Amino acid sequence: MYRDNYIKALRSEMLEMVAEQLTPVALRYGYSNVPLETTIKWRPQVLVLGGYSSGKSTLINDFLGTEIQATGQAPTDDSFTIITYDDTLPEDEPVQVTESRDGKFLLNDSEYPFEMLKKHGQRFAAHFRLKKVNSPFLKNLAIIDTPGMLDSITERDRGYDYQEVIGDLAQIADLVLVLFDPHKAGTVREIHTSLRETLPARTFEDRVLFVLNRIDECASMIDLLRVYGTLCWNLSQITGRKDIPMIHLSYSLKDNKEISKKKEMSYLSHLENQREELKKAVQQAPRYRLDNLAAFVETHGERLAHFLEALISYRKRARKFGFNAFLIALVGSLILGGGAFLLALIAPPLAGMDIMITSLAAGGVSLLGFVLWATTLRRLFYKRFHRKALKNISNLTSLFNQTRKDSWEAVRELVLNHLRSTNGRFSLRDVRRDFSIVWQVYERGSQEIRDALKELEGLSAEEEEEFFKARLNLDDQGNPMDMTA
Ligand SMILES: Nc1nc2c(ncn2[C@@H]2O[C@H](COP(=O)(O)OP(=O)(O)OP(=O)(O)O)[C@@H](O)[C@H]2O)c(=O)[nH]1
Ligand SMILES: [Mg+2]
Repeated sequence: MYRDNYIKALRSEMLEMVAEQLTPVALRYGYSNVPLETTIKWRPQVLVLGGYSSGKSTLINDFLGTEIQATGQAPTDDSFTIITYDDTLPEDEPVQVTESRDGKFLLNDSEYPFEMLKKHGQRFAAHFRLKKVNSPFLKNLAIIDTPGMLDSITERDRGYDYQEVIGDLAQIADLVLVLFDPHKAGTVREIHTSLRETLPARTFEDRVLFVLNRIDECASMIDLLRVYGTLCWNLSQITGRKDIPMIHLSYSLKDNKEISKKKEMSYLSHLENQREELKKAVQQAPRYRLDNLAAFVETHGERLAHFLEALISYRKRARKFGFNAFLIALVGSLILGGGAFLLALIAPPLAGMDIMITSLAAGGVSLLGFVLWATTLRRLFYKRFHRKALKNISNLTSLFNQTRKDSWEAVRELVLNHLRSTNGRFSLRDVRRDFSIVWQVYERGSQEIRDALKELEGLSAEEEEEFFKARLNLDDQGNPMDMTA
């Protein structure tokens, strides 16, 4: 319980930091149209993906402790279902669906993080729903059941882009389970592509669990090994990597009698059903959420900082350009004045004029030259400078490693748009102030959370309780201490 509370406290601290420090900057410069925390403020989420009939809904029902999702051999369910907790019923009530909401509601309610899925249109909205269930399993997380992936030809008939939808959902999910079954161990490409394209590379490995499900259906150990091999081969082909991700082996315990009979007789007795392990991993979703929050702060902090850095670099260059141009104009108009003076001294109609008048006239010419510069030429020169800067926009930053290149790729267009819309005229002081806010969050915010996570990992069970009490300011009985006393 303390652990849950501590993790919750850390989470809200991080959210506050994003909402109060990163979001105002992100909104001010059009980095995002909605507050950054929109997608991360809701509960931790676990996304379940896989081919049709791979056993997604059965697995979810196993976790929840009753039949909440429809299951069946043919493609059964063509909807995305968010399954979340309802604590309004007394604890001893049987597990059941207590409330259902349709897609339209879900996509328009800002309490939920799904507003960004609106872009997928009416057809998608009709296949999106929420169920509230009083299962204790859902106390700290929500599960998303998805329609099974079909072959790519049939995918086109859905009326919305399935791959993009799962990509968007994967982005907000803290843990993604990808299920395969022995009959279709070859259909991994589409899912993997969506995940690869949307998840930040550094969190991919931590966030995705591969599961070979329904292994009780393999005819023999050899059959299972063959299927396992096929899956590994396919995964390595797609990931382009030699190291194969861990694949969890699992089967449903629903039909206990039949399976235990089967198990006694077959290869299953040599294998551990990793169902429980999966269940434990899923219940770790709140912890994964902290990792994701840290990664979220790092990614957006890095990008925003890079964006502002480019603006600062532009302003500095503009200032330098302005200063140099001013010097040139000053020298130019002095030379012009000097030239006029000399001309007045030697040119026949003017020669012999009073030296005082000549000087005044030359001064006037010089001043005129400067005014001409200030009113028209300066603007022309500045326009040229601006155009050149936009054309070679990447000169505003140094791309010394891949991370810098990636973050620049993400903000380049934004820098261009900002410079275009403001014509390069904005206050350097304001941008510097915003930069230091963002930089602080980037440097310290995510570090704090990573340190807290490391500390958590190193604790034994006994140490944990003391640790949480101290962190949560609780006394020995677990009651909040009065901090003002
Ligand atoms: N033998 C066996 N059958 C399973 C297992 N898991 C699920 N099934 C059966 O496989 C069929 C499909 O399971 P579902 O849970 O509906 O699969 P799904 O992935 O949700 O399918 P769609 O929603 O249609 O994509 C059902 O008839 C289940 O009873 C398992 O581990 N072993
Ligand atoms: Mg299903």
